[in-house]
Amino acid sequence: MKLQKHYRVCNLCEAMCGLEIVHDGQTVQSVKGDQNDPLSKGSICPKGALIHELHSDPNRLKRPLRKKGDGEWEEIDWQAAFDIVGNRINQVRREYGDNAVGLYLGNPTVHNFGMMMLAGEMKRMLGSRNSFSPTSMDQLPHHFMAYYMFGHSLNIPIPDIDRTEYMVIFGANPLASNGSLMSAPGVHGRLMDIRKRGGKVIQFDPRENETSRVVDEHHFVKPNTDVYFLLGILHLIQKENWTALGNLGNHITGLDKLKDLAIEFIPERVAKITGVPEDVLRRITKEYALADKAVLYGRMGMSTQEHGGLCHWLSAVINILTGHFDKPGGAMFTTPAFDIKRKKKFHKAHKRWQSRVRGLPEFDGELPVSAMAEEMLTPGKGQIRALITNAGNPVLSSPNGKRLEQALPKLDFMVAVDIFMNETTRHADIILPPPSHLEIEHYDLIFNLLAVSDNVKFSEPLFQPEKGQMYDWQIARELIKRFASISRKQPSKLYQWLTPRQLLNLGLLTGPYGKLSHPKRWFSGLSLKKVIDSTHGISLGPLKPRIPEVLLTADGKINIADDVFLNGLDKVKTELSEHPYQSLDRDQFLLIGRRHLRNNNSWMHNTAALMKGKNRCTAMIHPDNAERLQFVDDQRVTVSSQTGSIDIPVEITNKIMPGVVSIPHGFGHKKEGTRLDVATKPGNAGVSVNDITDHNRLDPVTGNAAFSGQVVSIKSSTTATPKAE
Ligand SMILES: Nc1nc2c(c(=O)[nH]1)N[C@H]1C(S)=C(S)[C@@H](COP(=O)(O)OP(=O)(O)OC[C@H]3O[C@@H](n4cnc5c(=O)[nH]c(N)nc54)[C@H](O)[C@@H]3O)O[C@H]1N2
Ligand SMILES: Nc1nc2c(c(=O)[nH]1)N[C@H]1C(S)=C(S)[C@@H](COP(=O)(O)OP(=O)(O)OC[C@H]3O[C@@H](n4cnc5c(=O)[nH]c(N)nc54)[C@H](O)[C@@H]3O)O[C@H]1N2
Ligand code: SF4
Ligand SMILES: [Mo]
Repeated sequence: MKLQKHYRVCNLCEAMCGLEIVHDGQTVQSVKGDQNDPLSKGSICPKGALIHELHSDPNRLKRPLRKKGDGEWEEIDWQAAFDIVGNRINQVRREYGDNAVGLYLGNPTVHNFGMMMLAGEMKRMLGSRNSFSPTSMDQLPHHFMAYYMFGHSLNIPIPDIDRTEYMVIFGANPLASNGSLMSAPGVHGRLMDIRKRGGKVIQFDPRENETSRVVDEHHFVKPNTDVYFLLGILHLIQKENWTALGNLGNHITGLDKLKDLAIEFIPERVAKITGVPEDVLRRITKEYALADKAVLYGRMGMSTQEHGGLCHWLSAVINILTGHFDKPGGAMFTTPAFDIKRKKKFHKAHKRWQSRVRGLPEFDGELPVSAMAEEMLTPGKGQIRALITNAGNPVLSSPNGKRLEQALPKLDFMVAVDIFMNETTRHADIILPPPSHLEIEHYDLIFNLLAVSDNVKFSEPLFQPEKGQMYDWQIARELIKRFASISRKQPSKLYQWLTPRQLLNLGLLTGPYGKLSHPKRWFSGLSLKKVIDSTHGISLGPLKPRIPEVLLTADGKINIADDVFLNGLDKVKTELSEHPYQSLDRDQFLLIGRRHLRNNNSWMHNTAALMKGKNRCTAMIHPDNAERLQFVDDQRVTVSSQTGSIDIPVEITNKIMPGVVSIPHGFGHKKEGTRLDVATKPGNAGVSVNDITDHNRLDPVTGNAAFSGQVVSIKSSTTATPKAE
């Protein structure tokens, strides 16, 4: 057959790389970066280049599966599957109330255009307070800061990486992750460009990671102590009077509450806790504060710790005070073509209810994922008895995943919408598999809101799904119809009648660049047709200053010092004089995570070409620690916490801070009960770090899981190493 070219956006991660796919109508010949994509300009990573292998993975599910009484699976037709799910879920709701149904929307949900359109409506029709997602083990502190300071959980300032001259990175590894809450494809080049224009990139991380290769300075910081470092920066800025608010000052309330806030955090004391030398703090604060265009940026490592909420708040406060905010080169807001938060009035989105067992507050309609298992395991009114998962694998991804693994088989009913039978979905009664990433239409509703410039692009499906197979949104629509039949709320006509594509067109037409928003610009304004006709997408320009109209707080101002943060500082102040990390034993370490370029959380380990090379599921420790404990490279060790223990090979490297151990998440694949032929091979399976992470270790301000800085002990293991095949 004749070879053709297809252009689309890769929706595997936040970077939104444009792809150029050569195919013959049935099989893919090659996948390259699309040079004409306005955002990614040809960049691509190994995952995107192998997107067709996901599509052709023989383990990928294509038809609904039902678990029979004997535990074996049988294929059933779609309508029969929907009826079973509708009946069983509604039966639980009738008998035990709406809260007896739990919902977990996993990470790829956010990358799925159709599901993003319909997820809210599904939640509304279910009416359950037990809604969960990886947000509360990831970026919740960013949403929290955005909500309290700027009035909407998606009003997240993005570092203007393409124009800044001084970038300070805390707890991120964009060279492996390709940028997060900073969609920045080709981030390697973007960071190098900062240096080429005479600027500087500084990194604080307990590990020298892939990104460290392209920065000017990398400094080790002790995990979970960034909050002290940031308070040290604030201390110096206030003391030296390096504030430069300018016009921004007219749009801020609560400035007086910041006075003397960081007075105790003198550099000497901060250095003792963080492990960063005092002179480094002093010099970098000065360089950053006085630079013309500078920005502080923090990500996962600064989010998933006990002070994640305070860290992201302080980082925004510091960017604002120094004038590195809402102006080129600083932290800026996007102006997306489809703006799901536009013109929304402020609405309360915190503490409207709490979790039944631990009393943890809701945020944005969700409860902390760390509480999900106990809500299933603890009897009583409101206990979760049925679960819906969509695109997730919380058995491997959530803190103390083992506890969840024990809870799932006890449920009355579970349905999973997923393309694989993995460690979580294997516990379902029904699995509903949507089509592959090459069979769907796509528009990034969320990541265009979080990108380093404004762009639009729409992707048509490349291949047709198997006959009868339903898209994620069609599955959602069928389920919504059934859940609505006993809902106390009326289903929305909009979501019943319009397809995601039609909803998108409406959003684009009425959006900030749309034809209907600018009648005078009818010919130049955006519509879906115009976007589709562009093939490669359309650039809408660099980030633009947006204060004050972007602010969605009740008074339309930046709320710079909400009590929710100020109250959270008490513990930090108490521990300034005596920090628990100062009295650790010889075999005790501070745990941190790790991502690799060729992994994607728990779910791309079934692609053989991505799993090539040496075992990545290792415990990295520093040579000094190894020597003291008499460990040799590749030796198996037992890493334990109060939650459990895992056996894992040690990797000795001076790229990690002494006293710290780094273990990646997403491994621990099981052969039994799953259909993952490649991921479960002995050399690939690894162990799950979330068997030792603690569901009780949370950021008290936001409820986010605190993975970083958990104290674990390491001893040599007595079990033998499994052989790779
Ligand atoms: N290849 C690949 N890309 C991905 C993913 C993937 O699994 N693989 N996952 C995607 C997802 S879901 C996300 S959320 C993003 C995450 O994107 P990033 O945040 O950029 O990626 P991480 O690798 O998690 O980087 C966290 C860094 O924080 C450091 N760290 C740990 N604890 C601390 C601490 O207490 N303080 C400081 N300062 N640093 C600390 C770690 O050493 C690590 O280098 O990546 C996305 N992109
Ligand atoms: N210890 C530790 N734990 C962590 C982290 C860490 O850094 N350290 N990181 C956390 C973070 S940031 C995240 S985001 C979570 C991720 O946690 P999860 O979202 O629970 O897990 P994933 O591994 O992303 O699982 C994604 C699932 O979605 C399926 N899938 C892929 N595409 C689609 C699709 O289009 N439709 C449907 N229906 N299914 C699809 C895949 O088959 C896979 O089963 O892990 C968290 N867990
Ligand atoms: S960086 Fe992300 S979006 Fe780009 S090709 Fe890789 S997986 Fe796809
Ligand atoms: Mo994530």
